[in-house]
Amino acid sequence: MKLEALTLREIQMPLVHFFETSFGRTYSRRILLVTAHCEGIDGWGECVTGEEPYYSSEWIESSWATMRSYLAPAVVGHTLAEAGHCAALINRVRGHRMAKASIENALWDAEARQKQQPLWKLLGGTRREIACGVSIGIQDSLEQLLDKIQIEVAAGYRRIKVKVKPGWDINVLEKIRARWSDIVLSCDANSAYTLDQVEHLRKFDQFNLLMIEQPLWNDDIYYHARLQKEIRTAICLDESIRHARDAAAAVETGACRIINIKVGRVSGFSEAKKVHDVCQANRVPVWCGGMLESGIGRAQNIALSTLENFCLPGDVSASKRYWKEDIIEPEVEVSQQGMIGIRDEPGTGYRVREDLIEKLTVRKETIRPPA
Ligand code: OSB
Ligand code: MG
Repeated sequence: MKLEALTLREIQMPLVHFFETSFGRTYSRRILLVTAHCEGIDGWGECVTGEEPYYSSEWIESSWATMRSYLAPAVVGHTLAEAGHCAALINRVRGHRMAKASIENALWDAEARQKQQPLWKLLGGTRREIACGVSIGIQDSLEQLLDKIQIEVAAGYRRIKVKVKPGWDINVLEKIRARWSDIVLSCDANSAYTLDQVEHLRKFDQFNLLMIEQPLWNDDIYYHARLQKEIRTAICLDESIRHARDAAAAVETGACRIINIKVGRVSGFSEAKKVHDVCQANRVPVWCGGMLESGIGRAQNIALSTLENFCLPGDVSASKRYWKEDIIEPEVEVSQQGMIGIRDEPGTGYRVREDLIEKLTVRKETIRPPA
């Protein structure tokens, strides 16, 4: 498969409802899409960087600049036997894992389409449907949060995750549990606490949570291991896990009992598979995280979630929770049982709406090999 050129483009899409975490609020997404042009076949990837460098040090401008100046020139013009071989060509660049992932994943999509195979099979998946949860951001009031939870529980989602931070945590969890004593519930702190707050974090134990996600520093494993010894609630790591070696270290030190895999955070499908395998070998369940993706990233998250050890509901939910109109067809839909059925068409099984994407595009650049 020869990669003849790569197109970078930015599209802008307002969210149906703002999304707030402990690091800030997002109303509208600036989404960086990558198209891999391979001998008549186009593969698509989504760079999951945010508008600002708050969840991760990467952001849309750093990803765009790194792709155009370093990553794209390192891969365009090359012939790859498999999409997974892309990583070796761009390894020389340190970090920028979300940018790397979007290129590698576009190649996986192209490879699947070229081989006329569903992406989930190419990735080694086995599940024919996947279980879905929702991530609900911090709201303006507790009443608004409870209303949102009500809607998602009624829609059939199998796990509710709420964002927490100091001042929006114990009080919130108390109210949720008073109304729903037995829903599967978890929370995500996005690094909002420190180890000094262990007494406070121990109070989370009373709520029978499935997990608490990333309570401490974004780059930490060691102190999470200290914290996990002090609390009963299972810790799940998100931000801290950059690759399979981090996952192995986290498991070995007991820093978590669950791992969230975001394909962008770990630099692409091949590393995501390795993280999955390390966890599976150590009997640590994983689930697929979300980054407010458009349909392109969402459809790829669905494919990844078919791997066997994705045994907890992911943050992969219906298109309509985010977008008035998604850029894929059909849109991602979730059944009343909280499941997404896996499609068998080649690639992700969802058609990319190029006409709509063109209308949403605010800039575009194609990188070709030097003449
Ligand atoms: O920590 O999982 C996170 C969104 C942006 C950045 C970080 C996170 C999130 C989410 C949203 O929780 C998950 C989704 O896509 O619904
Ligand atoms: Mg998280």
